[in-house]
Amino acid sequence: PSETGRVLSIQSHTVQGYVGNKSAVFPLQLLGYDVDPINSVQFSNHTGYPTFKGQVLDGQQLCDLIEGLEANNLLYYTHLLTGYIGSVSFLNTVLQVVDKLRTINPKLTYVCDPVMGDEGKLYVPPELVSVYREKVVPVASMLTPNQFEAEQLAGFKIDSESAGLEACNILHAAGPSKVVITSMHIGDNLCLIGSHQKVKGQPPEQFKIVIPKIPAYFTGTGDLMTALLLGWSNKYPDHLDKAAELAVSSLQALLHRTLTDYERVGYNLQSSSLEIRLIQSQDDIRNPQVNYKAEKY
Ligand code: ATP
Ligand code: PLP
Ligand code: PXL
Repeated sequence: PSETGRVLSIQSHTVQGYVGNKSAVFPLQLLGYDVDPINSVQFSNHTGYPTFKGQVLDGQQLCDLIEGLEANNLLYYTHLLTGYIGSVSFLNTVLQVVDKLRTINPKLTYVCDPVMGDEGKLYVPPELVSVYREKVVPVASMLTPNQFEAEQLAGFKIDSESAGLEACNILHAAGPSKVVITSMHIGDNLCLIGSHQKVKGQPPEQFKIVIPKIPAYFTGTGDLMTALLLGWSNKYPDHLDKAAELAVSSLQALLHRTLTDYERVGYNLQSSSLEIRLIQSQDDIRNPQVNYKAEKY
């Protein structure tokens, strides 16, 4: 494995619970990365609860933080990580940050989770979709959409593994050399599809990992998944399949721990989404036992 790096992570902060930076920073630190979080919002809790309160960072405030770092020569990063972004103006500022970071480190890896929605529903303003498609995808190094987000970006319905693979091909042509569709619904299972185009214009190496569905809803798992994929794919840059096996295995161990902890106290698993047991799962993050294997196409 090669050296670890310095990650600038622009994501949500919640006081309580684990989404956004709260679910990405700790695991990346456990994997040995220096992580500098910029909190794009600070909310009391995630937005799936009946109410939430808090503040939203605007594009100018993001610029201020970047300027402060730049003025002290502190803008050298190996990785930029972004997740949920709530407005076009903030996303445009993130694009300026990508440019700026690349003037300082031309090799910067930009890992983008293009969070737009799930299960057929958008939860960002619809104007964001074309900005992701036209401006963000072309500058991303690694993209981690879910099935719905991959459909929005590729422009067609993804209702089979082969459609998922084709969407990866289209996304490679638009920019990123690594694409992971983090979850597709295939019958009773979830399926992760990974695709690494090692040489521009050449066919990518593609694989899938089948994951049995756990009968519960979790929040923050997408953010954790992208952080783990960043962490492991940087350690195994030519083996995205191995990186994905490690990430999926950590995450599934954590989800099963979360489930048994809630079951132990007699919680009704259907009543709302479960808060992940992130801290309690630190050994599974640092040292995952690979129980989920990639199958090459
Ligand atoms: P995002 O919206 O952040 O792009 P996403 O919608 O793929 O990502 P999730 O649906 O939370 O995010 O899934 C991320 C990962 O979490 C998946 O790869 C899957 O392995 C795992 N996961 C989430 N929910 C379940 C579940 N109920 N059973 C099994 N695995 C799950
Ligand atoms: N629901 C809402 C309202 C959201 O804003 C988000 C993420 O931004 C999610 C769900 C996604 O959660 P996850 O990353 O676990 O898919
Ligand atoms: O990706 C999850 C997420 C991120 N940020 C905020 C959220 C959520 C999920 O609900 O509420 C603010």
